[in-house]
Amino acid sequence: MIKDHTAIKTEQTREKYAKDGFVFPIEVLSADEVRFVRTDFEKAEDELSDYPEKLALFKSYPDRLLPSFDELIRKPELVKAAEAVLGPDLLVWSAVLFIKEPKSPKIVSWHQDLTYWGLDEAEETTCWVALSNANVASGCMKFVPGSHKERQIEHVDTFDKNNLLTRGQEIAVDVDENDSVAIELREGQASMRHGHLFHASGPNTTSDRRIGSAIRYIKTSMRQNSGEKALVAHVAGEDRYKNFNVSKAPNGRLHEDDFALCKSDAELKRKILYEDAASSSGSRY
Ligand SMILES: O=C(O)CCC(=O)C(=O)O
Repeated sequence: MIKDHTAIKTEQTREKYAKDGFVFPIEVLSADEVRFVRTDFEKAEDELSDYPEKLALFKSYPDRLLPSFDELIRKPELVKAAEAVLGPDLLVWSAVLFIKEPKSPKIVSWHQDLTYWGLDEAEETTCWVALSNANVASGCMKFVPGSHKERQIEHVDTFDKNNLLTRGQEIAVDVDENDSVAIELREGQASMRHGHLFHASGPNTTSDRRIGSAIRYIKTSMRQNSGEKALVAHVAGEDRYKNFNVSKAPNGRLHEDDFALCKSDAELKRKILYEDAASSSGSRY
């Protein structure tokens, strides 16, 4: 009998993900493709350098503002991986960029993703795509295998200026670094992790930027607890629930109408992310 290698791979992904809460590396972009996506993105950053509000929106919504990123979130290698753990009907809730400039002290504290997103279930997975090499020296992520089984645990806000997270949130119990695994990725590779997995990352000590896009895939059945319809992209299967505001492909490169759409979604998300927080002065959505 001929073995169905795709089915075997899907089953292996599912098993490993259920046990550890993550899988890596997933090969997503060739060397040429990653160069194209990074160049396109850095050109857009240059074009927006005199428009700080637009630049901030762009870093939170690259997939709604650049056709090359809209293509990235739909890459079959990513969608197939997400389908293996979430099933066939998928939306993308965010593709936010995490950038650490060369020799940057910026870090990400130990946290779980789903803590402040106001979503009703945990039917989410993040595919983090490396657009530059992510290794220990450049501040790659660290994961604690199996920690997703703890489900949602309490976090405290630090609002530390060197923390890239919205509220500088961190898990309210000590995490033993010795229990963690460094998730080193070559540019063009991705990791995929459960929304309850403990993860963090250190500073960038190298002379290149460390750039990653955290693509949040959710099942179409999810909803915001507030009942509001956050902006999403529909990337696979059917959306029978209509719980979100499904955006069409970007109107073009850095198009004004798309900025307006992102601005209104950023206001909605800011309200959700900072609900009950002592401050809303974090630099990211
Ligand atoms: O890019 C990083 O170092 C951390 C990313 C992260 O925490 C996230 O995707 O939620």
